[in-house]
Amino acid sequence: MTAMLAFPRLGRLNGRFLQFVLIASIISLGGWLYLESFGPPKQMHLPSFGHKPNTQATASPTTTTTSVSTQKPHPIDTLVRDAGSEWAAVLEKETKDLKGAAEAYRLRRGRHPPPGFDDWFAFAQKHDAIIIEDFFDQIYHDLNPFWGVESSVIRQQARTFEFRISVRNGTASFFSDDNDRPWMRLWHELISTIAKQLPDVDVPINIMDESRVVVPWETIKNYTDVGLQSRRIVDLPNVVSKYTGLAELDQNPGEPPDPQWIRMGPYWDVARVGCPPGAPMRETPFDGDFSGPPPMPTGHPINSYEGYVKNWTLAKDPCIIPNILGLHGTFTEPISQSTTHQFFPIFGGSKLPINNEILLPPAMYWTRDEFYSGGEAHGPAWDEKSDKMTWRGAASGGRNKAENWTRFQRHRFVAMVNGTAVRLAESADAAPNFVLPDFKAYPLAAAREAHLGDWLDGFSDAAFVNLLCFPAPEGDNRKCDYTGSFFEIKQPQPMKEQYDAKYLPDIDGNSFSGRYRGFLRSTSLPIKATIYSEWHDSRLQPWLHFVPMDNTFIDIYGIMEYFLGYGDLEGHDEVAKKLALGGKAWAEKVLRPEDMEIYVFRLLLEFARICDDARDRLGYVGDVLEKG
Ligand SMILES: *C1O[C@H](CO)[C@@H](O)[C@H](O)[C@H]1NC(C)=O
Ligand SMILES: *[C@@H]1O[C@H](CO)[C@@H](O)[C@H](O)[C@H]1NC(C)=O
Ligand SMILES: *[C@@H]1O[C@H](CO)[C@@H](O)[C@H](O)[C@H]1NC(C)=O
Ligand SMILES: *[C@@H]1O[C@H](CO)[C@@H](O)[C@H](O)[C@H]1NC(C)=O
Ligand SMILES: *[C@@H]1O[C@H](CO)[C@@H](O)[C@H](O)[C@H]1NC(C)=O
Repeated sequence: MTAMLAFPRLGRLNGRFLQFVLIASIISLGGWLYLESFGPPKQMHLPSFGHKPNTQATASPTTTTTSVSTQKPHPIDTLVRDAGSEWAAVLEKETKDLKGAAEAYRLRRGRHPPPGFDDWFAFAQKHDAIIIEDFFDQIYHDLNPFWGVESSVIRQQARTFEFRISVRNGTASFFSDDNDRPWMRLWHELISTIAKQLPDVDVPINIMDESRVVVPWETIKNYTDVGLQSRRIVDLPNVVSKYTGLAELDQNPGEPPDPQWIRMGPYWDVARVGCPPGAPMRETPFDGDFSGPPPMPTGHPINSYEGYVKNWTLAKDPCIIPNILGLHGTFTEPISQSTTHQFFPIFGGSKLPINNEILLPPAMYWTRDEFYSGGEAHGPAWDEKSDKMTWRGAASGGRNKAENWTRFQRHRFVAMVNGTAVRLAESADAAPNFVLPDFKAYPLAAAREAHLGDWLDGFSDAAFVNLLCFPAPEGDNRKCDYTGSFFEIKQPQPMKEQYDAKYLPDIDGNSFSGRYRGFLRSTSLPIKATIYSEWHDSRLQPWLHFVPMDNTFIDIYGIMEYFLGYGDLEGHDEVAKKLALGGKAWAEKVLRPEDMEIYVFRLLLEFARICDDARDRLGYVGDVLEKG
């Protein structure tokens, strides 16, 4: 298997060399022997398989010789079409009145809605929100396991955590240390907008960028199972409609939780217990081998549709991404690590799917600071934009060092779309931190002509503004001794200038990328890869509101060829425009500050209920009572 896939790839990468071989009439075996003995360094012969054989790369030689001129639709055409019909089915579920919303709630959640649901609905309706129960799925994903923990334990931990926002008698206040904590202030501001209608509740806050809690998968499963067993639609006479409140707890709050933070690495081994048994991440111990390029598959990623992301949930899940250890700075070396295996409530703006934080909309999305939000300038009309792909950012993703920078996602992306770096990779058959796709799996027109690098030169403009290396050299600390020869440092470009380009890739930094909401609201098209979960995930449909990309970025060339075309091969500018503007219009409907308030309102009603001893009987039943 290994050899079969490696050979054609090698031949393609050495197009020019192969021509020479053919002209010299050294056919087949002789040619390979020649390549084997005098060809490129050994490691590049099997770059896609790294030190662990990857049986999941599904480059199938039989499906790939088809030329682009056949009738078969491009896989992206199919994905875009399916996305439209899948989404239409979700939109059908929109509820227009309180009764419909409460019914949708009971159907999907298996309980009565929490008390205050009527106020929540009125609030959402007043703000013209699109109310679809699925849009709140993340809340239940995050909170369900807490139904398996005693309410008194949860509320005590929440009440005593050092960093928290507390709502009492309709007023929110925050508790912090002496440092300026901008995220705390922003979240406090957000919660204050709805505090008047909230029950008493304590919201413990993660003040770090990184997510903090990874409880072993088995434990969470147990808690979740207990919670599922407690689900029922309580008979009306037994329903309680008023929260108990926290006055008693305030009298005697007790000691703060001691989650026993794990501060020493490797993070990989701390984190993988969150994956289910059998998942590649769970079963792969940390090996610290960072030699050679990353062990990334060069064929179609698993779970893809002919090489392109089909199921966004699966594409984002590090547990099942082969070799994710070598592909993301989060696992290589996070900037800071303070993680616990103990389950306790803490709220934050983003997390890995294996983390057990409770998600809030990120403070960066709430702020009006233009640096993050991109401001209210959303870019010129589509037809006035350039056919370019622009990315600017710092070389973040973790603490990159000489020994391990080749595993960082931003470094990989910036190199993979750099024409010079790609030409070098093609001629040397090696690159320090990426491998090129198997061009049988991705039959790119530019690659057939050995023009991939030149083609990239024509549209790609991705660069670092700071190499953030460790240790940073004296003098200009944006520079770097070990990555300086691979990356040029360019000036930062404000987001609104980036919007002059049609295509905006978005790559994780130390955690999620805070510019994503700005990109979605722009008139350009975001191309997104991430392993992080956010509050809005169930509101956005891949291939309809944005373009999803695999975390290896192996599909970026195919994505760009689909949109831009190459030579005689027509592009799909109209599709790009439709996704960009459709995504923008949608973001203006469901990612507004009001939508964040509505989400947090619902979230805190639920959290207050989970913290209440009467939680199994607490519910809103006004709609049913009126009927009866
Ligand atoms: C990255 O390099 C640092 C410094 O050598 C090392 O401590 C760390 O373990 C490396 N990360 C990985 C994943 O090897
Ligand atoms: C909230 O109101 C109750 C009753 O009106 C009062 O007893 C309590 O002290 C108030 N709590 C705070 C924190 O203001
Ligand atoms: C999960 O629950 C089962 C059955 O109650 C128990 O045997 C098992 O030890 C629990 N596992 C964990 C990790 O809590
Ligand atoms: C994506 O995969 C997950 C896990 O297999 C599945 O539950 C979900 O329904 C899939 N989503 C779509 C849109 O197919
Ligand atoms: C592109 O790659 C070349 C060769 O590695 C490098 O010298 C150059 O600085 C890179 N350009 C950018 C924008 O990073």
